Amino acid sequence: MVQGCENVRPALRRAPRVSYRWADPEQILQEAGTLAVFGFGTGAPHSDDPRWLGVDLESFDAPTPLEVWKVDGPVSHGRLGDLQWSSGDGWLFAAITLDEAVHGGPCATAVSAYAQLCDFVVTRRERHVQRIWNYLGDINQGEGDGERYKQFCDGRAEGMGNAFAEGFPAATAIGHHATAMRLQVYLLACDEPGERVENPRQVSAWRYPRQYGRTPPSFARAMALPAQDALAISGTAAVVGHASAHQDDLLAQLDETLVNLETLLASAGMPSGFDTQSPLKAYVRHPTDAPAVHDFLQRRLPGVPVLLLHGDVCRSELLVEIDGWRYA
Ligand code: 3EB
Repeated sequence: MVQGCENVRPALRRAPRVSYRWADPEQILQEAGTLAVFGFGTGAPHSDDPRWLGVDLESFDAPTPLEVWKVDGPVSHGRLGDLQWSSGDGWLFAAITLDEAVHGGPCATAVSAYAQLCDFVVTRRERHVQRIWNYLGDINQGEGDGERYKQFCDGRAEGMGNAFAEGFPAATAIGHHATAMRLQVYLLACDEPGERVENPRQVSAWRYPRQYGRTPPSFARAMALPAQDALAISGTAAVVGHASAHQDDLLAQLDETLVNLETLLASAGMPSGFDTQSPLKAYVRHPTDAPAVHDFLQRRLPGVPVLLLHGDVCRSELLVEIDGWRYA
């Protein structure tokens, strides 16, 4: 039966397609539907296009691919203060890169980054933030509540205010090794809300006990995008309950991480396993571990596109973290 007009809702937005490609960024930026293009490390090319972001993480893969986000239909873009953004087909990419030397440390810089991003997003039709990435330098430097990651968490919570009162987006927070102390935050938002997904094996991050800092990390374990055609998976590591598992054991941490990823898929009602369409990133703390991580993932996730990056997990005992996408 055809319903009355008052019940007709716009079609849910098809998820952006995320892929890794070895190509010239200018060529990709000229293609129809390019929402964002990411390069990795100091060797990445440069572009002034607001859809281009050079991420401060080095890749272990040579040659290093670009990450490309595609939507259906025309894309517009611009800059606003420190922000760069693009939008198309109901999707919004927004990014900010701030120098800590200007803003005064990880907390104040996070306050500014989140305040600017949240102030911008509320002015947009695409105001439902689905997924956020955070990259900051020396993430594990400092002790106890003074650790730079914990200062970042304090500032992030303050900067976002009550923008995510209804629930946090999925997220990643990773430490980089670039010489400039830059905080990079970028996000994907939509004009339709997604659905947050938690991992029953893990305490939700925003309920972590006090030992992990004054301000619990504000993120959901995953986000099912509006049309339920893709799952955006947050940074996932060997955390069971709220505790880090398998200290100093890389392969056991990887095993545990895969169990957490599978549990997230099940929790989202998705079939198990990853495939050639579902790109992942693995953040590896010690460059000497990169070959072992590569071999493990080749063996356990054959054919899955994985970008191997040098990045520090926000808990110093964790050696590896994986995030990415799973398409339905
Ligand atoms: C964890 O499970 C690992 O602070 O945004 C993973 C994903 C982690 C996102 C964040 C932190 C964040 O607690 C750490």
